[in-house]
Amino acid sequence: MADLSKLSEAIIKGDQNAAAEITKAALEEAVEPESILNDGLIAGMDTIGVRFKNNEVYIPEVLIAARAMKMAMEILEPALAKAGVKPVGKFLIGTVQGDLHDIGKNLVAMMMKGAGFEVIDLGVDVPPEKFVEQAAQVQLVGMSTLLTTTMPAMQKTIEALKDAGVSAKIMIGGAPVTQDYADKIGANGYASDAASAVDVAKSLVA
Ligand code: B1M
Repeated sequence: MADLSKLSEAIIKGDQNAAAEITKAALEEAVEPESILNDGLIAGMDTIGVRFKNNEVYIPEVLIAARAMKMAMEILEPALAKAGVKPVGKFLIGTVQGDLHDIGKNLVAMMMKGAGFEVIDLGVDVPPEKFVEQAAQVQLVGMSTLLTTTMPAMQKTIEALKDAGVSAKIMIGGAPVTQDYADKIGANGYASDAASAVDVAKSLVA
């Protein structure tokens, strides 16, 4: 019988082969895909998120855990779709116009996937109109920036989203960004790191 705690452990260790094998075995044993997702994969990523917030693990560990999660998800996704399992929510993310940094943005996207969100990643240097084009189909829009010079692009994007009547909640993050700045430009949420981004996102779509 597949032991889903072993699947969580494989994610925490970033052991992609073990994660893939246990996922396959669990599906062959007819374990519910939703249970594989929640009790195995997401449980493992949750633990990584808590350890990351507590500075017990660092970016490389999070990246290898996310890679193991991705590998297992490729096997699990068709079964989830067949079972009609809905994502926690749809999340659109991009690095704002003028900014090419994407390491933090990618980390946030990975943690959000790890928490069960469907993620649409627009990449870097994303103009406001591109966010607006996709925002109608999501519950949450996320923006990242690393440059002080591109912080105003967040405000511009929020204005464009509001002008277009987008109802999705908006959250922002990135090294120069603060809660005060988020409040000032009318974002609904701010997070200082990728694990906290998941907590904020869950509270915004709850
Ligand atoms: Co650039 N760079 N860079 N850079 N770069 C910084 C940001 C800088 C602080 C370096 C410095 O001068 N000390 C500085 C900015 C200064 C400022 O604005 N005040 C800087 C500069 C100036 C530049 C250039 C202008 C340099 C030049 O060409 N003269 C240029 C800009 C290009 C452009 O974007 N138009 C540039 C270019 C580059 C590289 C291409 C070489 C490379 C980027 C590679 C890539 O991303 N693919 C690069 C890098 C690597 C850095 C540093 C070294 C590292 C950034 C990083 O990835 N951090 C950085 C200096 C530093 O931080 N030590 C620097 C790790 C990452 C995990 O953290 O992105 O903060 P971070 O993400 C965190 C949180 O912020 C949060 O969660 C993440 C994980 O916990 N978070 C969110 C992020 N997004 C979030 C969104 C959320 C919630 C949380 O909700 C939606």
